[in-house]
Amino acid sequence: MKIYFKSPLALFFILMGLLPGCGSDPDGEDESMQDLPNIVVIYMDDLGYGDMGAYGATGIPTPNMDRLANEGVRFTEGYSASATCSPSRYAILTGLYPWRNKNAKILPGTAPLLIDTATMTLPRMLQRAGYYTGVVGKWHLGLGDGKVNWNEHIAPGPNEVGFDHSFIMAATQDRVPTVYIENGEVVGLDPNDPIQISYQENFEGEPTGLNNPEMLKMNYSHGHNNSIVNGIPRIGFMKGGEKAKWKDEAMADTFLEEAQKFVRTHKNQPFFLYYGFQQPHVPRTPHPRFVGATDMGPRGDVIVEADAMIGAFIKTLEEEGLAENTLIIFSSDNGPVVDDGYEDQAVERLGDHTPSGPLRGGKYSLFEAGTRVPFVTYWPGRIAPATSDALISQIDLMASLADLVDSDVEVENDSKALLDVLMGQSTDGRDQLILEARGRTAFRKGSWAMIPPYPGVALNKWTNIELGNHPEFQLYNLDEDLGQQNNLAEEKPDKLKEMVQGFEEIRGH
Ligand code: NG6
Ligand code: CA
Repeated sequence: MKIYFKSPLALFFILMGLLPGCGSDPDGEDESMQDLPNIVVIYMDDLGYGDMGAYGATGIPTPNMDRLANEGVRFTEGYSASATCSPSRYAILTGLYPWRNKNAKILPGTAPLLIDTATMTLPRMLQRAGYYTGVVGKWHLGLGDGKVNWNEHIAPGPNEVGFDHSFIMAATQDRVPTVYIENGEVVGLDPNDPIQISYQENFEGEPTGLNNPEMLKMNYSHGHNNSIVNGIPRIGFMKGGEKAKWKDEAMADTFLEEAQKFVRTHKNQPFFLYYGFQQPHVPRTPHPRFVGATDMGPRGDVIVEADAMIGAFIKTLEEEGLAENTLIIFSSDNGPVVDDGYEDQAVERLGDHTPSGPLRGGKYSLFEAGTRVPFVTYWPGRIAPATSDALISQIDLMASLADLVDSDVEVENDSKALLDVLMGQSTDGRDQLILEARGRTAFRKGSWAMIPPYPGVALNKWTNIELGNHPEFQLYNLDEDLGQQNNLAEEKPDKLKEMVQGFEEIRGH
């Protein structure tokens, strides 16, 4: 591991922290130590703007997420960079708009690493400031060169783009390989039962969801009819690796234990942890102790499960005496979807719960619910409780956190330095933002949203989500029309022109 110290003083204090009995600071007066707080990003998968109590949900108890929101800054205009996962994750870790990279789209489990290993990333910037950096949970940014042998060391991956430690699932819970990978090695792999993966064709004699419905404990509704793992049909084909396969119902506990272990092991040094949850992405597989936690079936229950994991994680920070020196950033990679390909009662039992809150659209959509997500910063003693309507994107974490740690790295990308906004000391956020959804882009500026014309269906019938496609320009004033019902493009030609110009200046059309 390489550590770069920004000053001899920082090195001195870090070494003090490593010595028994030294470095403890009961009075909290030691400004130099406080210069380098721990940083944790809790990143949900498909959690919608309306899916947690602090953002208006009443049917899903989320006391721990709500505590972060209510005791920290709760952003009402916080955005992911994309309405799908891999592009958002690419953006949060690189500070780059995902549409700048043509490969930044939903990746199969065999995709090569999406981030160029020469790129200055958020974790690498923090490494250089003296942080020990780790990722636990969902990765979905590709691994290796596209021709990975899963039975050998898998690289490049997180450890080559700035993470000192990694314990990940390669892609998504519904995609093979369904194994954990720790620092480039499949966990629990039996060399006599090697793993083979294909996204093209099945391995001879292996059951699939399509051919062997009798083996399924959860049916697919669309897609998801390839290899069966733990009675759940997945995307992609996998053979071998029996002992290494994860238990879906234990995944939340496994990631929590790894996150806790990371904190306990590295508590004497400033650490950065990117904790990628798998909930409430499909397949939704709550541990039995959370089954029935809501009236909504697995989709509600896994949100409660995730909430409990967040509570346990915060408790660990508190028990280790780290809470007051740890900045937590909580958000989601994209908006919500109810039926994303499995028959899991999510539609039937939704009741009056609205995963997207007051917003239109959802995951995959250029409407607001695709990318406007829960976004919270929490730092006891340093961040005062507030609600902020500043426009802010996850892309901005890189430049903002560079300021927080006084990095000497020049952040030259799409990231805006908005540390005061993250800290709740200013609401002077971004001026504008490009939104992305499945290769299409739209524009947010001031209180306005502009969606250029796109071909394609307006409503995806499988997910029942309005995608934002329309043959004409769309223009909405979100101050008056948060639900995007009233297209003002014809009524306000000057505003439309201004928005299109602003969009093209950045997007380069
Ligand atoms: C889609 C999958 C969906 C989900 C998504 C990625 C089908 C029919 N749908 O292709 O279930 O896996 O990809 O989600 O296969 S994301 O949050 O990781 O972007
Ligand atoms: Ca996602």
